[in-house]
Amino acid sequence: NPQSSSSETHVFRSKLPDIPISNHLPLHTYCFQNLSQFPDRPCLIIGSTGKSYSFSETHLVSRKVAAGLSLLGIKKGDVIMLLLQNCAEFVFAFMGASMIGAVTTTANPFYTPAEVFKQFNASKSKLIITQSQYVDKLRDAGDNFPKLGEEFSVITIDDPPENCLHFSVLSEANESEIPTVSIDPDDPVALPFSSGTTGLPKGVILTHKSLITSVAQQVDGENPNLHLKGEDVVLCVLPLFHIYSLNSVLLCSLRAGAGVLMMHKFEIGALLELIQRHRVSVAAVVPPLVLALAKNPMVVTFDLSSIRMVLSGAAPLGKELEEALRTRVPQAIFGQGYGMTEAGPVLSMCLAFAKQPFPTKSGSCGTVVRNAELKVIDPETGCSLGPNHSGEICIRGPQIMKGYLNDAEATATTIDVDGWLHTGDIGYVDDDDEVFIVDRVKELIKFKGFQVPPAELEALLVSHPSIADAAVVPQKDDVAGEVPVAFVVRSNGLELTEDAVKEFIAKQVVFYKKLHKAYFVHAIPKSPSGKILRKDLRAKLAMSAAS
Ligand code: 4UU
Repeated sequence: NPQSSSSETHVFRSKLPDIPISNHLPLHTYCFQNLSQFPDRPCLIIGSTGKSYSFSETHLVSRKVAAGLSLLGIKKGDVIMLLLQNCAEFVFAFMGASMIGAVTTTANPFYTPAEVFKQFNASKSKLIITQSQYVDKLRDAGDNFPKLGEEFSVITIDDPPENCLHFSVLSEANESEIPTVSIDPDDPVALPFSSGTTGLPKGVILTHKSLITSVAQQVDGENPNLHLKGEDVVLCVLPLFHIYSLNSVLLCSLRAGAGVLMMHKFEIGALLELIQRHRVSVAAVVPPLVLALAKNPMVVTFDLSSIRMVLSGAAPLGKELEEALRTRVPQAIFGQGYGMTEAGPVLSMCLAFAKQPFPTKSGSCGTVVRNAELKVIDPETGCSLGPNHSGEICIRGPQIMKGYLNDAEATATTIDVDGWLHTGDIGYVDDDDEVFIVDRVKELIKFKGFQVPPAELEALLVSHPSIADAAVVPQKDDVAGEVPVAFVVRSNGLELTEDAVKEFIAKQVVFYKKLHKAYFVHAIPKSPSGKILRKDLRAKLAMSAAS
């Protein structure tokens, strides 16, 4: 258990004063609280069709979906699963579920049947909303999977295949039939999955209070840290099933009254065309997208002058890349946000995005959000460190998760008795209160910002009859940031090839969890307590890359 160092804790705070936060409200009430000021403004703009929904339409359809979910038997505390690319129905379903006190778990539609099944089971979802093209995954998930249409409902946003319902059963319900539910600020509303600092993916319980607090820390107050304006068009190309886009793009825009331009997938030509056509003003991106915008020759043929703000997050961003993008969109303010699903998710945000901005430095991940405390501790001793000293970053505040679903042990190792959430990230805070991340001590691998939990791949590897032991660690990669590579101990002879190992994993996981290399070794280095010495393996990789 991470120990807290009691007496002289050095706490870092925002430069912005704390503000009152309406986190006693249910999330949907808070997000739509300012609706009457801008009912007719475009709220959701669908990139592929140009169709748009105003704020009042978005609110109304969400309420209909709330009534529809309730008619299908979904009750307060029940979990629904969204297996969707970015689309308006995602928003209606998420907000609609909130309105009846239900909880949304979001999964990647590219997941394999087994990956979907694990999350479906762990979250005890009662219903899945998806696209017809993904329904076969639910049928292929094996005999354990409940029977579609009988034991649980599947709803598709397009033509429903056999035993599925169409989304109109929700969106055409009568909004006056929403049941009255009383929602407590500590009730869960979102259940994203994350592997955290160690182990397999776990449900992260985010409550109404956590998400409202996080959104308010970004966009509320006289001087909001992330200043979104009513006339802004915010790019939503990052997947809404990940907390970054769900919170900092969707929920923040709803609250602030900014329009959200939705793209169901990333394609550079379409992206540039949509930025130009809809005059996108705020772009939330990840480093690989920065790379595309900085390096793709098509970029110069489009008018990107509408972009006033570029927010990058979810993975480290190199300074060269940042500079390269600055020359492409010189008028834009560029900065980073630092988030972690368990942290609600935002820990720090660039203060150059504030209404009254502060000067910031390149490479920084911003300053800790307001109404929160951040500390940096020595990973060995747990003692808190002052400015300019690197250590594990910890965060405390009402925005952090309530805990992991059905996993008190993982919760206790992540949030200590004093309420500090330990991130597993190594960084420091400089004299100007800016956070810099320098390393990661947790197992997690990030491929283009996507989570790759090594424990998941290791469990699959050792299930292979010819593999006695295995360890998976990150290897640096110019395009993806990191890629997973495996060290494998063969159990018999030398027959098993590297390709066979890669193939064995590839067919069981979503694309970004595929192994890029497998090295055969005689033993996996372990500590006396049996923990894989990942540092040693990472060092081994770094050495072989250098030679
Ligand atoms: C270096 O990645 C996220 C959430 C990101 C986010 C959310 C809202 C960014 C900006 C924003 O406004 O969550 P997870 O849980 O998928 O991954 C968390 C981990 C962190 O612990 C850290 O290791 O992803 C890494 N990470 C970053 N690393 C996240 N942001 C950064 C960053 N620089 N800016």
